[in-house]
Amino acid sequence: MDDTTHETLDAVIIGAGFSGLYMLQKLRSLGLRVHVLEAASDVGGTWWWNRYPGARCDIESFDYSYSFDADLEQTWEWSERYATQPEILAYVNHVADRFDLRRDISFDTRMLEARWNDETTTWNLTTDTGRSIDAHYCIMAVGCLSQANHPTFEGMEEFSGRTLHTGEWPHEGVDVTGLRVGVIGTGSSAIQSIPLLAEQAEQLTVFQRTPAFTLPAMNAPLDPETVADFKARYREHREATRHSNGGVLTTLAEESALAVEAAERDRRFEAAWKSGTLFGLLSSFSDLMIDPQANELAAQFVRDQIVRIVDDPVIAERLSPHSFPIGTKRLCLDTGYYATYNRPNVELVDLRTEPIDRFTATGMSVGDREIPLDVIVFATGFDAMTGALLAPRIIGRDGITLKQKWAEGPRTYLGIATSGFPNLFTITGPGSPSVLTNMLVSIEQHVEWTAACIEWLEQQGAASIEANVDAENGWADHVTEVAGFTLYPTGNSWYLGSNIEGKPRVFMPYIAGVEIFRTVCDDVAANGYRGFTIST
Ligand code: N01
Repeated sequence: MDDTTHETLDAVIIGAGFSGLYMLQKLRSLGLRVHVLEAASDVGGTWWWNRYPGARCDIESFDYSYSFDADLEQTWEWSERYATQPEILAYVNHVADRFDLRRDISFDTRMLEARWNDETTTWNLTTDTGRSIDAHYCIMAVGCLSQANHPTFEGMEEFSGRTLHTGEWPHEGVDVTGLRVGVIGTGSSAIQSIPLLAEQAEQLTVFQRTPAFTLPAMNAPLDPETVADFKARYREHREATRHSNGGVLTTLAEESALAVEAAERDRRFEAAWKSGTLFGLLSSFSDLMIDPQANELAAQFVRDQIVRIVDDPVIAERLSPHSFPIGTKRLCLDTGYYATYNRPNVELVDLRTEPIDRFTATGMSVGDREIPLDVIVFATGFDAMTGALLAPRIIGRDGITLKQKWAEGPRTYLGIATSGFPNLFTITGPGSPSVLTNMLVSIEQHVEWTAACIEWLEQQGAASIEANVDAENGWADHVTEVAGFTLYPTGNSWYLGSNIEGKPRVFMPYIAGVEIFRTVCDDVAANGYRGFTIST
């Protein structure tokens, strides 16, 4: 598309990550005129932006990939159990080439505003490149963890060194050899990058506000026999994951952690620890995410491992989480994280006892001392699930913005639609399982449901589809209610918006899992899109 023209399309998709690319492929196959707007310079979404050292997936490669094309999964060769960011980006590029997707994508183009026109039943979108596009459908495929969280500290502008955010890592890479590096944060991004930064930097100082629970990834190269064996049963495996709870094959044990002997409990925890999977530990008993006492047993098991790995008992205790049930803040998978604190060039600062006072020209002032730094890495995460949806101005029916509508927290029907915003679809939006599952399985489910819905609307000659307020309220209450049966809402997590100052506290993901959610969505569709109003 030409930057100066006004264009009319059937559908516009925002984002060229995993969800946007598949959405493009699906809508194209329906014969629609569809175009993608992408702020980055190429495909990949989160994997285009997050290039910090050590960035890799913590869902296994075979599962963290598209399932919609049987040939694609046979053709592509993963080299490691857990793929690195460059390998995942190479895969996304391969998919874009294979399906010739780039010809319908505008890169370096950020959508600034989308305004609903009730008369024409179209969305008018404007971009930072001066484009104006009218489209019947607008699909937000902007990702759940794509709006970086940039906390501010006094004196930041005085710091003469370099500041970086893990989620906006420079593409040319950063050489920290011989430099004094500070990392703020100890979530997944920090836990992956700290071991590698420590190997390169002269001195690494980690500024920890809340210690995280992390398990060893047990990553390893994939051998040809494993790959051949997996590929032989790939279809069957995909079908099973589509109907699983978390989008990966993990079985939740039937017994309570409180109902077995200590030796048996330890044996299971140990096996889960050695399995190197994200979901294994918390699935090893039925009640770890429900019963605080059971949960504490798993938490203590991990704390015991920290004491075992970290030489200095003071540092081990500093690294040991006590302030939230294990799993209520997202678990991490790491390679050598705890052992990194045995290195002589690594220091862990506990911000609870030595808070950051301010940045200075040459480093950071914490507690009553100054720490000299050349580079400060913000591993401070994201304004999750709603940040990227609320970044552009989305103006629905009656001039109400999405920001206004969600002032008290996001409200959606099935995570995909919100009343007052007809023909707007939010892939893996708040109220869908998304971040509690293998994202790829959830993305495919939401994309396929949306494509089928749009196909049906086109067949009906419908002008618009809009979630009903009642259905939306019922869904929002249901999402909150089921989360309330678990310990999840008790952790101060980004699932709840707790990491962003002033953000309403709403438990955003739907906890019941992929299979239940799929059944609900399919049932809604089978009943003439129950809970939606279709206008002709
Ligand atoms: O972000 P986070 P992330 N002062 O929010 C701290 C996915 N992901 O980028 O806990 C001091 O987890 C904050 O402290 P606290 C994955 O879903 C996946 O690491 O709020 N500290 C926390 O320690 C993950 O969960 C992969 O007290 C401040 C850290 O910064 C999600 O992305 C890899 C602070 C932020 O941790 C986000 O992970 C990477 C402040 N003002 C990410 N503000 C894989 O697939 C924040 N913090 C492997």
